[in-house]
Amino acid sequence: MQSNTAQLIKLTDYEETPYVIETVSLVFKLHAEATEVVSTLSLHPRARTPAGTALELDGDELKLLSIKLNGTPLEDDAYDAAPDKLVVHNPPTEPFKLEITTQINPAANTRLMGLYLSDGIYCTQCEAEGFRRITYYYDRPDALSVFTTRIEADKASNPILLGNGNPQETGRIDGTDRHFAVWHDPHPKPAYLFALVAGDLTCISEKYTTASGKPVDLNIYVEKGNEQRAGWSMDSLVRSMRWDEKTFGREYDLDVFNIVAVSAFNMGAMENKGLNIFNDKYILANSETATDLDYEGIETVVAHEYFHNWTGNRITCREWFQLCLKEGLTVFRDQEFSSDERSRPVKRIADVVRLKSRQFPEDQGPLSHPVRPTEYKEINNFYTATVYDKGAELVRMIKTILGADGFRKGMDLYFERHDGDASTIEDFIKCFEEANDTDLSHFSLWYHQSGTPHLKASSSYDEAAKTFTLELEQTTPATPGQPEKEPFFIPVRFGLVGPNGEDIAYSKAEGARVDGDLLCLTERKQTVVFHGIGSKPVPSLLREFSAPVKLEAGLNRHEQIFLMRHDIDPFNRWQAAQTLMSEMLIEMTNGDIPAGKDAFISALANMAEDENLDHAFRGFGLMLPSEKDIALEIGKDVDTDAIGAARDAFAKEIGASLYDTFERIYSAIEVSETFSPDAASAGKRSLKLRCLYYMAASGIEGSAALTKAHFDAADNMTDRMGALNLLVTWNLEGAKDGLQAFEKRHQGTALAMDKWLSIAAGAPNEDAVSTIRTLTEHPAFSWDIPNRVYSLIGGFLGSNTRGFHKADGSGYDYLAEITLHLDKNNPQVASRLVKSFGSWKNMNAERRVKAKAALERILNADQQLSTDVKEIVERCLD
Ligand code: 0A1
Ligand code: ZN
Repeated sequence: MQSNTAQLIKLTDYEETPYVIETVSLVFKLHAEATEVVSTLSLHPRARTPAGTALELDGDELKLLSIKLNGTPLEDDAYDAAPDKLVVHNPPTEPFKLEITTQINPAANTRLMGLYLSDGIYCTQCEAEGFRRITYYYDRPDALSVFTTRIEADKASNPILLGNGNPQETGRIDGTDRHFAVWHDPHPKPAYLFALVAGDLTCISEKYTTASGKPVDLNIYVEKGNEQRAGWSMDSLVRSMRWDEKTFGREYDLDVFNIVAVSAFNMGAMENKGLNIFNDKYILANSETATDLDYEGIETVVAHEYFHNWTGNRITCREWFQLCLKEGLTVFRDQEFSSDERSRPVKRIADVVRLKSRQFPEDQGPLSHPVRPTEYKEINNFYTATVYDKGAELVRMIKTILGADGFRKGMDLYFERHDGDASTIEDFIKCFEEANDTDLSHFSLWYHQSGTPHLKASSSYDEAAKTFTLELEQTTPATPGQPEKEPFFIPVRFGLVGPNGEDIAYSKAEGARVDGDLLCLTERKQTVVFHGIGSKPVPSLLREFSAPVKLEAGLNRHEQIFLMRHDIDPFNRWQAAQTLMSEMLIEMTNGDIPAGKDAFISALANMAEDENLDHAFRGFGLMLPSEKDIALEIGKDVDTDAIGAARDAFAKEIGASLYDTFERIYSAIEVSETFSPDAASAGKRSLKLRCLYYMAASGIEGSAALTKAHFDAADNMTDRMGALNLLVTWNLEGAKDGLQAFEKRHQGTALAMDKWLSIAAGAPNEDAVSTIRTLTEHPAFSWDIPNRVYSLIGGFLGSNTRGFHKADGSGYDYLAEITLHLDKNNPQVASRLVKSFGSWKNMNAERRVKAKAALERILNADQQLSTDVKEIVERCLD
């Protein structure tokens, strides 16, 4: 074993840079294996910098070719250069120029950070610390500078040369087959927003005029042949730009906005100034290759990256601890955009499902951390559901507390005051406080205290006094580094639902700050008394999921079913159904027969058939909590086989009892013949597939044939993939044929084959690991392309709960093996996958022993572990 002693970075150690880089001029001489980068920096020391302070710039695997100060080569003893650092001793006390020439190898860059080649296209990824793999620099978000980039490359193989900002000159390089392009970005920015692209690409274009009349050229670049699949992305971009003008008063600020889709990309996409680079999964779509979920994902990610232009780029982060400042806020903005473009309640449910399935597990395990962490070893490990999704919930709570107008006032002040800054969460909060003349100091605890609070409610009704009393108690379990917790400020949207299903108005409320339908909790335990309540209500708490907490509503089954049928808040109708399913599934896992099951199943049928609800909502209403959700809810000594068996049995029972209902709904829904990805059509497809899910589960004669017929008749990817998934999940006749037919139809289309890989990986199977191993040999799979790995391995870890947590430890052993394999080439991908160990402590003893041994095997392996993987494994074992 070799040791890797990564430094712990602490928020309290933050200091400004001693020198300021005013401008950066970069020249890239692109060659696959030996690209030369000439960087000319204009620098000056800060007023408080003592003379003689060394200039220390970041590097990562760099080779220095030359260094000049004010045009003269530096003497050997005037600097020290290592692959990860450049130190210039005794720089001038006056402004000076430093010219640094480095050589890098894009073809050998398997980490996909810095400058690399994706399918013959040169592209960059610099967030968080990739720029230091290009040249020596202050690679930190508070070092803002004005960038000019000249790109030189072979013209035939790289006809397109793109950089940040606005295009300047282009031309041929005399006497060669090469050409160049110069780009200038007038907006000072940190290095993580730098980007360049060079390759043989084609684009679709559109002209956009901003609200104030400024013309902007929009281009989406893709590999040749894919241009017909970029239309939805362009449509999403234009709608995002309009929405940001209308909703936040934010306009675009350059002459061009370019997007490039590449196939090798670690994450979803990147908001580089004026030149967003995307994982092609979030750009390319047509009905043949993309599902409704893909279309929705594209709309969201295109909007997200575009919105970063203001929340992230114009106002960036002071250091990486402030990541949620740009990410939580931008996720909130993209969620609001989708809510406005689609159905708000359905979008809210989808976002909460995501939060509960990704962030709640993170917050309840060894990887729990605050939305604004205070220390890290590897920043790449902090692009988490907590920073992004819980971060968005915190912004949403600010809006809930202040109201829409107060929220907008705070945002306006934030944009006005901090444009051009590298800011902090404290700056952000202060804008809402000042714009609304309010104090958010207690609320701010949400940024610093990790863990998911539990909110326990109980209530009583006094008929004589006409009062309804609500007792609310909050507790937050200990999380790593935070054994004791303070009570949070929790905004609880609520209603008191009367016997006729309408909310009862109260005359007075005592015991907490209550304003209309919003109750704000500030203490560990609070008793709220509502007066003037004429009949016993059922409390509907946490409407719209007004705070990211785990609610124990204190309602009996009868009351939950009542809310499921009558609550005026659609979110809580859905939540009531989920709570009931979850409770019943846990009882079934324990071998019990749940009380009230039949009444629940009949309420489920009514919800599914309710024509007043939109199709997508009805589809969500029918959704069973996943095996992972149930495991999390059980929380300790989990036996994943028992959960899987209970869930299968419940689906089968619901399917058998409501077969006729599902068949009726299924046959009645007509989807227009020409495919459209709009929300209404997608909702119809999703409800049909959800009905088919239960019918397929029922085992009733004819259901397998119906599922196969759905697959055979499918004229779009949503239906084809949905039906295939059911054939495989329920192991129905036709599954094998379906898999073959899908493969034959889509071989050669990587993004479509990713779906095939993920279906196969998620299928319950006695020997899941062998199946996955075999699939890694399939031509559609590659260890080098993150999308392939996320589909196959991620599909196994994320959806095949029984396979991954198999009691013999084979799933854990396999994850250890592939973590070590992937870590050699791409630590970020390895680290993302190894996070699946985050739930190991919740498992039963038999599984825990195996998981721990696998984690220890990673740590003790005879290879140098990346900081990324090592940090996650150590935190898991802690
Ligand atoms: N800022 C991007 C996320 C992102 C982060 C790191 C990356 O490379 C390792 C790439 C993208 C976003 O929020 O969309
Ligand atoms: Zn983002």
